[in-house]
Amino acid sequence: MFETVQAAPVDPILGLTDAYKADPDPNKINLGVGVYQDANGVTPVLPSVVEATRRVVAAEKTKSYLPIPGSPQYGAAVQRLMLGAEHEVIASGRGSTSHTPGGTGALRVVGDFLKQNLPAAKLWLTDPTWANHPAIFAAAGVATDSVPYFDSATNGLAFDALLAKLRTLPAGDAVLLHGCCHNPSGIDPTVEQWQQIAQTLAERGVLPVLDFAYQGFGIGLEEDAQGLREFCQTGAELIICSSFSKNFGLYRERVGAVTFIAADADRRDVVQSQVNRVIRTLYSNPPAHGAALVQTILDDDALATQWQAELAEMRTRINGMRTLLVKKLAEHGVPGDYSFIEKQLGMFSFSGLTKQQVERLKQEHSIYMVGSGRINVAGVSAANVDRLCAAIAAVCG
Ligand code: PLP
Ligand code: TYF
Repeated sequence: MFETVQAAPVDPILGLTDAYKADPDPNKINLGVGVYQDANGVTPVLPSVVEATRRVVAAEKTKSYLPIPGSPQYGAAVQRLMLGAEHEVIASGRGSTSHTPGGTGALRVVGDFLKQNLPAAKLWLTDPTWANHPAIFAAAGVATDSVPYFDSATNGLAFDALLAKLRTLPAGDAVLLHGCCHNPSGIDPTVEQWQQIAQTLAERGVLPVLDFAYQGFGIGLEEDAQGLREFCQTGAELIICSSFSKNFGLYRERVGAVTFIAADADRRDVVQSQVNRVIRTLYSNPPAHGAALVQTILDDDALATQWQAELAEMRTRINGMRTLLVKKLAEHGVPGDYSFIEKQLGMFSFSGLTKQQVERLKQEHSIYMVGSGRINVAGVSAANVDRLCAAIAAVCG
């Protein structure tokens, strides 16, 4: 049977990790996959997560199934973190949150939901976007297309072109935007620009879908949610996909959520009945452990405060590496103005390096980054920055 099966192409991001691991060079540098690393190149288990694990294991009484949308307490904690405890969406009960296996699981639930319930809707993605976005929605059978987003001439947001395109979208379509820390560009709209985007989509009857995978990695937990909250005006409908892989360091536990915000609480129940149907055929109900950790942390004031400090430490380290990188690129004589690296938000930087330069960095210097020139800034450290910048100078010369 299997002799007719063709090998799948190597995943452009995950394939890099395999190539990096196989490289015998002791000075190799991994700037590929979007996983946080500390100054020693370690992806740590956060101390708040260690404490939450202890509590969850001690309190656990059963391994019986969770409800299809997961624990309601987890859903409530997720909504408070995204929206703020006093938000109208929470008071009116028109938002409904399901615990999903990671942000990827949330996106796939959205894909199947759109295909089954809004089959005419096309989903518009930013150009560029996370490489897995088009693949996830193609797997669900959802048609996708793209809107302008990144302007390589200014290393900034192509805001006018984006807004002009959004103004042409037909009612009933959907747009997938990154709530903060856009992957791969690191460029987010300002609050004023978010307001205009939200208003434009509302006027046109286009459904906003927000992918929110990096809350707290940009400026702060509250600041990073500001754009998303612009879409949550009274009565407005939207979908939010959350991931807690990065901000809780829970990558392999697969903790995410999908939140459908409907016009009112009655609509919410109808929509959730369809979300439940989607989940039932995808994975039936979610894996409990990781969400229990997030819920335990968010529901305990002291643990939540500790976690916020640990998150701030990750964010501060990345921002420090942005500053160091800009300084060292200049010191090593790399031509051009790289100050834009300091303005980008989140884990990634779109370096502007060409495909050829990225390839030479890999072949000649054992430095690994995505072909688009995307750098995981968390992979930079005081120990490797000089070697990195000398190599970039060599391939840019
Ligand atoms: N969305 C974006 C933009 C991402 O960068 C990622 C992970 O890198 C995800 C979603 C999904 O994250 P996970 O499924 O690991 O929670
Ligand atoms: O680096 C990125 O953009 C992501 C990271 O199961 C990632 O692709 C890696 C594995 C995974 C989900 C996300």
